[in-house]
Amino acid sequence: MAVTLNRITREGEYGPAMMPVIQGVGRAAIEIAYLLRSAVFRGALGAAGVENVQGEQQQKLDILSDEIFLDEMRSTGHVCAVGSEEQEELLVIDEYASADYLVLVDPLDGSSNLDVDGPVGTIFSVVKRKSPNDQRPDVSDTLQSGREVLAAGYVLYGPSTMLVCSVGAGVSGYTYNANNARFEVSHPDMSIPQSGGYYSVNEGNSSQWMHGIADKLVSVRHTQKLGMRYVGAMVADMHRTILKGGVFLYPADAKNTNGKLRLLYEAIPMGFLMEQAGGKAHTGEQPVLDVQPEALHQRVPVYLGAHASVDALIS
Ligand code: P6P
Repeated sequence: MAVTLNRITREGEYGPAMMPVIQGVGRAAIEIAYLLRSAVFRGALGAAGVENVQGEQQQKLDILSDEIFLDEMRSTGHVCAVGSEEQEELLVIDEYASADYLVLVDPLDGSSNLDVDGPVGTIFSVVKRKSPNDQRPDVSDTLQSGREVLAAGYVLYGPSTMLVCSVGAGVSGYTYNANNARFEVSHPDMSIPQSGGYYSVNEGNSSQWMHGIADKLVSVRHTQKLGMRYVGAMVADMHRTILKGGVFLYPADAKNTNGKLRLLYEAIPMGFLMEQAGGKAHTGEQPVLDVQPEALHQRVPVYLGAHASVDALIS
């Protein structure tokens, strides 16, 4: 009998409570995967002609994926609000404004890969509200460090559709089985190799990096015998790093002085997963999960990977 997402209900303290939310993520993933595969025939590729709060050109699929994700979070009945990369403000789900949980999401990470048929993903984390249930949730409910995260994960839309997640009791990967119309466990107990693998970074920015990162990287890739891979979608680069070892990094640079990646819906969920997979997640100044968020779309530098690789870059 195949093991499905229901396995999560037996994982750790928060598995049972997180199950409905993660099942909602699974439903959204199936809908988004279908949308991606049929987009070219529906005129859904390309830019939407508007900029998001990040100052980035929104792709039509960014907007459609965001709508799908919000609808599925609403249908769980357990989510009171969603903070999305694609929405400037926190989206309160009015019908469930008294529910316990908030979800932070990058609904379609790496969407610049879409026009070249490259891998993209969805990244999410779940926190429990701090405000009383009889109050309307607000953005302060989202400003919690990664140590408060109850669940986090990503969906990778590649040759297969994978959902990788953790409720604080290790990391497991589930692959969508179209024959049974469900996710089935394919990568139980994912753990990052502590040697070998790849370094993964946009070296096009290396002339603008600070803190001697370029020189450290030359040394690390030589002494630790790391190959180089960079997909340009955090989900794909992180997935390979957890499976094969090494380090993914997006340092601060002269253009992005606080780094490019967003703390609440990219760095924290990925940092949570990396620590749960036995790796290290750091900003160069502190562990990612110790950062106290101050704004919904705040950015941070990230160094995520095997301890030896991260330590060599941040020391
Ligand atoms: P660059 C995608 O836009 C993203 O947010 C991450 O998925 C990815 O790791 C990074 O930005 C890529 O940025 O500057 O290398 O294109």
